[in-house]
Amino acid sequence: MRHGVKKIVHFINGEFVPSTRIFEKRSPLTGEVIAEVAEAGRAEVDAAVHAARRALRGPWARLTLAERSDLLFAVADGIMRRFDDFLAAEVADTGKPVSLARRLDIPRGAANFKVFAETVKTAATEFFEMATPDGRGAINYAIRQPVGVVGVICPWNLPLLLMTWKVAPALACGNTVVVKPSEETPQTASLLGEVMNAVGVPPGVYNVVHGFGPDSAGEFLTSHPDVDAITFTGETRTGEVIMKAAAVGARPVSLEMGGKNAAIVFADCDLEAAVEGTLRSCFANCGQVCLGTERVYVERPLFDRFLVALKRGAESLRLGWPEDPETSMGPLISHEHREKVLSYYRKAVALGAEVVTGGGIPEMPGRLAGGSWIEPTLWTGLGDDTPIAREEIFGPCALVMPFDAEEDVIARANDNDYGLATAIWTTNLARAHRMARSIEVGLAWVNEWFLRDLRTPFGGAKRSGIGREGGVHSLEFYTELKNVCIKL
Ligand code: NAD
Ligand code: 6OD
Repeated sequence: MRHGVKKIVHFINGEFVPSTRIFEKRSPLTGEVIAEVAEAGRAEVDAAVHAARRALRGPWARLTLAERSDLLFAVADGIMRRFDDFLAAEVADTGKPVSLARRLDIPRGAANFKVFAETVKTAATEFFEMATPDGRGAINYAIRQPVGVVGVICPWNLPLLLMTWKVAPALACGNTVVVKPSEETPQTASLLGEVMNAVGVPPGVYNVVHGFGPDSAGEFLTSHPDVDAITFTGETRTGEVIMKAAAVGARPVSLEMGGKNAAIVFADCDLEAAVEGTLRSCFANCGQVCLGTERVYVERPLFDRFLVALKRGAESLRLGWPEDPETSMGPLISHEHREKVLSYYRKAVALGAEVVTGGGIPEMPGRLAGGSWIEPTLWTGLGDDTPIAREEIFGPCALVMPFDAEEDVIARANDNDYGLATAIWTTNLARAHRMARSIEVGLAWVNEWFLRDLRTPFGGAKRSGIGREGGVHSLEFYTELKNVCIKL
C-alpha cells in the first residue's frame, strides 16, 4: 500500500474482505490517489448475496420488531458517535465543504435509521370484516413481510445520505441488503459496516461490495438470481439498464433518477428569499443534487433585478479546501464528470448563450490545481428547445429565462422528459397551490428548496423515477403485503 493511501474493502457477512482486483480512488480536490478499493467479481457478490440470504432466514428473522427497531436506533447513535470519522471519509471522497457534510450528509445518514425504525413500529395495516352466505362471516387483515434480499445501488453525490435512505427502511422492514456504493465514493459504506458490528447487527444483514457498474459489482448484483428486489439511485440511463436486469425473474425495482428541475420565480416573490433559495438550488454540492435547479424561469418585470442578484451570489461563492470555513463550494466529483459538464459549457457558448458569469475552470492554488474544479455558471439567451434547457448536466450551472404568463411558464416547465422537483417562488397563495398542482414533478417546493420531512413521499415523475420512498411509502417497496382471510 502506498503511504497515506487507504485500503477500502468489501463488508461481507460481518467481515472485511479484500479482493485481488483493486481500483484507485482519486481526490476530487487534488486529483491525488487517496484510496485503493477492492473490486468485487462474481464470487464476492455471490458470497454477499448468500450471507444476506442466510441472515434473512436466521438471526435477523428471529428478532422482534421492537428489537430490530432498537438495533437501528443503535446504528444511528453509532454513526453519531463516529461523526468525525464519517465526516472525514465523506469529505475525502467527495471534496464537499465540511460545513455542508456536517449539516446535511452525516446527520441525515443517522436520522434515516431513526425515522424508519419508528415508522415500522407505528404503521397500520388494513382490517375488513365481511359477510358470507352462511352468515358466519369472515375477517381480513393485512400483514407486511420482508421482500427478502435487497440489492441497493447508490450514486456518489450524497453517498451516506442516499445509501441509508434505502438501507434503513429495508432493514427496518426485516430485509437484508447488499449495497453497491458508487465507485467514486466507497468509504462511508464500508465504515458503516464497523458500526453495524459494534452495535450487534447480525452478520450478513448489511453487506457491501465495491466496484463499477457494467461487467462489475453493479451488474453482478442486479443480475444475481437470488436478489429479490433492487433499489437504485442514479442516472436515468443506468436505471433503464437496471430495470432490464430486474425484469429477469420479474423482480420489483425502485428507481430514483435524474432531473432537469425548474425554479419558477414570480415578480411578487420575496426577492431575498428567492435569490437565496435559487442560489442554493443551483450551486449546493457544486450543483450535484438531483433536486437542483438547472432552469430558472423569472417573470419578466423582475428578470433584470433577479439576474443581477443571482450573478452577485454566484460570484460570492468561495472555492477551496473543505475545512476552510470560508469555502462554500467544492469541486465536481471527478475529471471525467468535469469533462461532461464542460462539454455543456462549450455547447452553450456555441449555441449563442450569453455567459452571465463563470463558464470555465477556475485557477486553483497549489495542490488544488489538480482537482476537478469548475466555475459556477449562469447563462441567458437560449430557449427551451436547446440541450442546455433539456438535458441534465449535473453541475453548478443554470439557464435563466424570462416568462410572461403563468400558463406559458407551466407549459415550458413541463415540456421536459424529466419530472423530479420544482421550486416555486411567489407570495400569492392561490397561485402557489395552482402551480404546485400543475408542474409535472414528484416534489414541489413553494418558497423553499430541499426542506425535507422524512415521512413524506419522495420520488420522481416521468423519466425521473418509479415509485416513492419516505415514511410509510418506503414500506410499499420494502415489504410484501399479504392478506389473511379467516372464515369465522
Ligand atoms: P450512475 O447512474 O452513473 O451510477 C449510479 C450507480 O449505478 C453507481 O453505483 C454505478 O456504479 C451503478 N451502475 C452503473 N451502471 C450500472 C449497471 N449497468 N448495473 C448496475 N449498476 C450500475 O449515477 P451517478 O453518476 O452515480 O449519480 C448521478 C445521477 O444520479 C444523476 O443523474 C442524478 O440526478 C441522479 N440522482 C438521483 C437522485 C434521486 O433521488 N432521484 C438522487 C441522487 C442522484
Ligand atoms: O432527501 C432525501 O431523502 C433524498 N433522497 C435526497 C436526494 C437528493 C438527490 O441528490
